[in-house]
Amino acid sequence: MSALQSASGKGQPAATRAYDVVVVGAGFAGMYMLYRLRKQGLSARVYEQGGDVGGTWYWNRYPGARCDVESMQYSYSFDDELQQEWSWSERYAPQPEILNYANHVADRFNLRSDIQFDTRVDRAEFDESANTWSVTTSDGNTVTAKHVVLATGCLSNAKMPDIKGLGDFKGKVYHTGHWPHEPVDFTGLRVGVIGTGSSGIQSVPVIAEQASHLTVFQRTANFSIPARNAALTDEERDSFRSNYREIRRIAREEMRNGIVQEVPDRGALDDGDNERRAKFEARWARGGLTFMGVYNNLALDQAANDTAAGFVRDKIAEIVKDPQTAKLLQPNNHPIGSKRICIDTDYFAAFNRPNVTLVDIKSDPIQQILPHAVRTSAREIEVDALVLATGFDAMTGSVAKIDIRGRNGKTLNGKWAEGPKTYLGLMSAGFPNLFIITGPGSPSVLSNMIVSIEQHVEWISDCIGYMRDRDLVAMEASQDAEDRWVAHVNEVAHTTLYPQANSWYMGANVPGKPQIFMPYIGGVGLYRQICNDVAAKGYEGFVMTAAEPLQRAAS
Ligand code: N01
Repeated sequence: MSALQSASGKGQPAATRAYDVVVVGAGFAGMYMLYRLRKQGLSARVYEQGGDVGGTWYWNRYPGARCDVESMQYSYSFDDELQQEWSWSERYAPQPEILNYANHVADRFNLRSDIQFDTRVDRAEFDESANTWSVTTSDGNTVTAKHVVLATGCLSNAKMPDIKGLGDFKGKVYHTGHWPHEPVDFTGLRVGVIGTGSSGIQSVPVIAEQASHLTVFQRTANFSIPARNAALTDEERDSFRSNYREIRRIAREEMRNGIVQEVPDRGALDDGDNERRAKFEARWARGGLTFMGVYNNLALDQAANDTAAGFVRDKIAEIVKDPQTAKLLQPNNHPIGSKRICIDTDYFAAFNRPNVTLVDIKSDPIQQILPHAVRTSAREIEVDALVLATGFDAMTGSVAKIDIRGRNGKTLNGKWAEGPKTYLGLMSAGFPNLFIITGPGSPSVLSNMIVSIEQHVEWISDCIGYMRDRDLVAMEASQDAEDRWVAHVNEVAHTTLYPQANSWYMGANVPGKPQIFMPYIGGVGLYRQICNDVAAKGYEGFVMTAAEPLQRAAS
């Protein structure tokens, strides 16, 4: 009996169900994976710990949450009717609209029938004799699958800060990455926001409008560029829609980060001061992530980077009226762009409001949370509610929560204890038939995530199809290919300024986490080419196992 028949058989105890593929997560990656697998006639079960689809956009509902990639580009390209019919309202859609889009996709392709919500995958164990995975979920059931795909997301494991007394706080505590579904109203409240990464920077101006007083606790100042968000016009939407085929091709093949923009042909020091300033001004006025694309060496050359960093520091000083506050808000300990650059709407201007105070917790650290206040070494600040914008255990955090056991019972957590090791970010040696979407070792978080998700999903589904067509029962990364890829990822990262920052890209935001640069910085175009070449050469660097004759006859 094939896995497909077995999975659809009625009346079987759930514990014996067998699928071709188990997918973990129903965010943008898991949804598209399911769509593709179904098209191939494969049986698939998706487990999602949230109550509905959307992944990161299901959880990150904090005030001001928006995408930092323009919505016309941060959207699926796999179905032309879908991209023609969906109408984004703004340049950077707000979270509810992105979540509506995820729901629309789930409805349009009838995805929910194969997704089990409110269910975590707790354990996945490879059975070497059967070449299948045994997957145990939080509802106590176990199923088997020929393949497991981890579509667990890179920024999905909210990190609670380890601050003394947090549990004693009497007011409400919110984490931006795990925001409640019911409306939160800060009107008339004294609110404290801890953390000034993208989530803090997006939420501060919105909370400031509601709160009677907002105190922002900043440990590290961050570079932020104005979003210049605005309603999209029909002409703008139509211009994308009528050119989508070419826009998507350029994003996939020609752009380093999967976002269509002009490709700079000059370095920052090739221009004189006035010309350079004029170019930075133009990008600042345009807003958005493409600020870093004005020159081709901002991520590579410290002196070039200093020119952009200096420009943004000057802008902060222009916007923020109190010189002392402005100085504190000017980042000075990392190159611009080496931490994920933030995109904001009126973040720095929020500090001109009489009801907003900045507390520099580098010089005046938080010592304890009291029932009604935050105590720093110098003072006690009364607050009624706390917002923790303290980020995520990124890229590996959600994978680490699953007890994954590969060959010889070895755990993935054990293998990754010194840092994640993968071949192409797609598989890890010793863990056959286990795929990772946008995992460490792939461009992932350095790119327009949807471009990278679509590439991985298509590569994985082609690979599973290749195995099926040839009666191959197992596939895994060879140790040698993995070692070479890990070395390459590391080597490329160290040609850039990125490793200089204590960023979540490096795992530096989680105490005790090994510090290695996790994503592949070679660019999505080059990376896609490498993955395609590997596939064209019969999945070079992967070891394939053919079915035993008996197994072949039974399948
Ligand atoms: O998290 P972060 P985030 N005490 O890790 C501080 C994506 N995203 O949720 O830098 C005090 O960047 C920490 O301080 P420090 C995007 O890729 C995208 O904001 O460690 N402070 C830092 O200021 C982004 O990069 C959008 O010194 C503590 C902050 O908390 C990624 O998600 C929107 C602390 C954490 O910043 C993560 O962003 C939102 C402690 N114990 C997020 N622990 C879009 O626009 C941490 N901090 C699409």
